[in-house]
Amino acid sequence: MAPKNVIMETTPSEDMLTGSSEVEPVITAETHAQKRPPMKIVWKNVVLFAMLHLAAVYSLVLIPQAHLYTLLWSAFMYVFAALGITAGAHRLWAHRSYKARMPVRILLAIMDSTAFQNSIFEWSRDHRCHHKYSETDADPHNAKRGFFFSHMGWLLVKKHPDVIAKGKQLEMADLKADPVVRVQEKLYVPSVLLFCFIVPSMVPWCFWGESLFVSFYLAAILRYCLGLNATWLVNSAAHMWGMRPYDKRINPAENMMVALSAVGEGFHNYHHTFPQDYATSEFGWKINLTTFFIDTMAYLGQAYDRRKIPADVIKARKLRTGEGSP
Ligand code: ST9
Ligand code: ZN
Ligand code: ZN
Repeated sequence: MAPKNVIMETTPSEDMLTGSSEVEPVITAETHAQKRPPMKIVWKNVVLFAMLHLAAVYSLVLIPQAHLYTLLWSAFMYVFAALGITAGAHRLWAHRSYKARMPVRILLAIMDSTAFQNSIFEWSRDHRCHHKYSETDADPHNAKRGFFFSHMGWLLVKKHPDVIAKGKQLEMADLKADPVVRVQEKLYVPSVLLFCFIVPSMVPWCFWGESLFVSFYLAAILRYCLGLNATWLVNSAAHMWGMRPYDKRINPAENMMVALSAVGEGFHNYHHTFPQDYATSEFGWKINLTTFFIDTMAYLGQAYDRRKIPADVIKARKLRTGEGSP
């Protein structure tokens, strides 16, 4: 017997680890909105994120007076931190789409702390919720709640109780068993202070005599703020705008602007259809620096067991559920 307000129409959802299709009953967005508890704003986060964004805007005026090397260093730090999220927290730890040897795992954990987007464990748990309960109240950044909520609003309010309840049921034993994940969790605050703020600011000052003020604003603040927004665009823009060649029934879409700024994570219709694919795209290195990075690590013998969806499976899926399919 179907519970009240539950539509027995089905939506496909993919398990991020097995890739198996499940069929779950869905509740309408209207019903969800009605039974949602009132949002509780976390004012500390509102103030901190407002300050970060104001400081990032101010840092733009410092660009003309910065040393060329400082600008190049800031760009390098952007990519360094971004890969910590994409190749590390996302494709390695949240999805287990490939395996990496200890030196690469340590490097990726440092890169992840440079990005300061919560510990690997917390990031991966939220991301597993996002895939398993996509666009329901158990999805931490449920895109059905609008652009702002899925972009950054979800970090400014208490989580919906469904996120925590469903998240506690997720399988997380693999991450608990990884010593690199455990140590990063334990040392998270000092590692963020060191790798997100101190090292990026000190290098230009020590090596080419940049003012500490300028290097802090450009290589730490502006770089961090841009990295956050590029990441958040995957949850907002890439859940709204773009083509859906693999599964037209879901909102995640192929968004090339997001792929560019998120070093390869904008092929979001593909990624939600085939979450176990280490490349998160059908097209290899095209607008996908992260896949190039993982392949380079594999070439050096430091990454292995890269999981890839066969071309004939992709083609069959496109014909069955992609845009243009019956
Ligand atoms: C940031 C993260 O920006 C961005 C992630 C984006 C993900 C994007 C994914 C897209 C695909 C990949 C593309 C990558 C592209 C990268 C491009 C790079 C250029 N399950 O959290 P609390 C428990 S972070 C199970 O306080 P509240 C929790 O353990 C920015 N349990 O919830 C705790 O339990 P206990 C920097 C869960 O109070 C309890 O619940 N960080 C789950 O509602 C309370 O946890 C910040 O700004 C779960 N899923 O507060 C920090 N979740 O008590 C922001 C929680 O037993 N966060 N639990 O310990 C916060 O301040 C708070 O979390 C909050 C919610 C205010 C948002
Ligand atoms: Zn994912
Ligand atoms: Zn998504």
